[in-house]
Amino acid sequence: MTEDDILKGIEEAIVRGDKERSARLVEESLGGVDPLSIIQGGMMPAMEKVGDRFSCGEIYLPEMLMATEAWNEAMKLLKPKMLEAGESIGKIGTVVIGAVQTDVHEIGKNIVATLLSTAGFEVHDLGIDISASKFIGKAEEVDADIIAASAIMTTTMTYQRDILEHLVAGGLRDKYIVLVGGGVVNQKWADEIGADGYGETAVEGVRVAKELLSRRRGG
Ligand code: B12
Repeated sequence: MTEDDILKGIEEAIVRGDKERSARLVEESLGGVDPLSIIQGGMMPAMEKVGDRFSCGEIYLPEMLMATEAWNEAMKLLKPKMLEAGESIGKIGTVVIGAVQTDVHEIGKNIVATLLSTAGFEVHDLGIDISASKFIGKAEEVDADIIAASAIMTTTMTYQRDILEHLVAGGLRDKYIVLVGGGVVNQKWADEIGADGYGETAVEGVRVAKELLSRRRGG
């Protein structure tokens, strides 16, 4: 089987919500294919497909949940491999991350959190449905450098703005780098709400996080 066949197989298994198959295929491919390529080349296209089918009414919430389960089974195998790869790097900064208030989508946020860890960041993942005050409270508690907020829906992205407004109101705006991302978010939105950075993908988010931190430290 070529790498392409393997990735297509993983994509299909996730679209069908077949968690046994998605886990087995990922396990089999781990020797030869890099974990990030599996995520980007097989798993993310699957979620795109699932989203498209949901949009046009071909599938409903239960199928989206089954695809999520199949995704999670695959991630259970991939995450330790990815973290292993980053273990040798010393701590370069601290990030508080979460999905914004009322948003329960966590798959993308989890990838960003994992990749930040592999890049050497200490990551405090607050989970989903996180209010602005919780983001800021945790950032204060752990003396974070970066607050990273994920929003996947048009109805939840405004809560990213909430974080910035709370920071300004608390006199803390300059203390933290605020990074935003997630399905519907773009650079224009990030500029509009006054975020410091935006990442279209998790990889891009990590690059931007490192760049902003190094700039802040005068590097
Ligand atoms: C899986 C899924 C679910 C699962 C989530 C399970 C979970 N544990 O996460 C479940 C079934 C629970 C769900 C529920 C709902 N969902 Co939903 N869901 C999806 C789906 C199919 C995939 C999302 C996903 O995981 N994508 C894969 C990841 C890897 O991509 P990503 O999240 O964009 O993340 C990448 C980047 O954006 C970036 N990134 C993400 N976060 C961050 C943060 C930072 C700081 C940075 C730098 C980068 C970054 O990095 C990631 C990797 O590169 C999408 C369709 C789609 N195309 O996105 C719909 C989708 C997001 N859902 C949608 C909807 C409408 C809903 C519901 C309202 C449905 C309902 N009727 O109840 C509920 C809402 C629940 C809520 N309150 O949040 C709509 C949103 C429409 C919109 N534009 O607002 C979508 C787009 C489907 C559609 N086409 O209609 N959903």
